[in-house]
Amino acid sequence: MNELDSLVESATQLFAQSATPADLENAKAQFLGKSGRVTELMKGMAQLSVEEKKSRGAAINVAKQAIEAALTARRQALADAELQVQLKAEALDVSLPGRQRGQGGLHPVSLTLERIEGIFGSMGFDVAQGPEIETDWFNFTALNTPEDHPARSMHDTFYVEGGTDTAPNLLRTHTSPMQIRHAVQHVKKNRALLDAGQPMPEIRVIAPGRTYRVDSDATHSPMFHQCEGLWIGENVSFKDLKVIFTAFCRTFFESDDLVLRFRPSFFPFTEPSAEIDIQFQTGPLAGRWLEVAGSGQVHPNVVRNMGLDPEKYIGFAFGMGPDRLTMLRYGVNDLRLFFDGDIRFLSQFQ
Ligand code: 2NL
Repeated sequence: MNELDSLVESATQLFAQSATPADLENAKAQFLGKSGRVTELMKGMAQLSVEEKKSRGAAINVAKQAIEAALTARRQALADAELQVQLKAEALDVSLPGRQRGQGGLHPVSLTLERIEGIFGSMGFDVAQGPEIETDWFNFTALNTPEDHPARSMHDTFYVEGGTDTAPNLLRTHTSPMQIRHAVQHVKKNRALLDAGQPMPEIRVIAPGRTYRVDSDATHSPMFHQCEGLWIGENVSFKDLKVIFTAFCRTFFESDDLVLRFRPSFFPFTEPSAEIDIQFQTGPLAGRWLEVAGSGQVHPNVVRNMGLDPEKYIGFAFGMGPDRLTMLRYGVNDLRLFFDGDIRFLSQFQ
């Protein structure tokens, strides 16, 4: 084997022994670098004649190309090996089961609102809708609440920009304004009948939704839910309120072992007024009186503000807190759990 062939062989061997790209580059420098062995051979041609340079130069070039080919082959082999290691490390097990997208569900308070709507719907009540930002008139004035009533103060009510001094905009403090709006629409729709002295179809509506008050502790949230009900006609009495509300409570709590108590109270928008308490005769809550709603016969001033003659039209209204009803139904002891958005709590209701 001549000198050049053995040079190629030793280069190929050294490349083969290089385990990393860095080792390989060092090995390359020993042959092809500035003072590598191939370069030294080139320099050694200086003293040769023109003829000798031609044949010697060609032979060295053949050897150089062979070394470069060996280098390229080894580089590729190392890169392939590295790729194989990386592929193995990042391999996906496509036989694993996929991550499931959890199925959503309704919030417990929404379940309660749906329940309330279903029960009153079956007793002929419409469901009113209306804005959460209200005017002073619909939220307070129409409901016979006097100018100096504490509920109207900044301490108790969230006022928002955009209103005027005489009609400030506020976050509704109860859902009654929806019922006033509904009643006004109802009266407008039946104007012709009323003007002709004909009887108007009764107003029977519930108003569920979000309400806002400046209040925040374990049992009060600044945003809470309310559901009010209103029944107005020519011959609607307190007896009807008792029948309707008793039926509602027994259906809602799925218990006939349940008694109601109407306790005298006061609201500006009803006269007379009563708190409604319930008492379970069996089960974990048996024996305690639980306050579930406020109620009363709609005040004549409020009937007038609906556009009706209080001498002819009469009825009752009630208001309850779906948040509290949800707590009672499911045995939840902290109102804030409903608004924290903790999936571990909420998923229990699905
Ligand atoms: C309570 C008290 C109540 C009403 C709400 C009402 C609505 C109209 C006219 C008259 Cl449009 N009254 N609503 C009446 C009595 C009580 O709620 O403590 N709610 C949780």
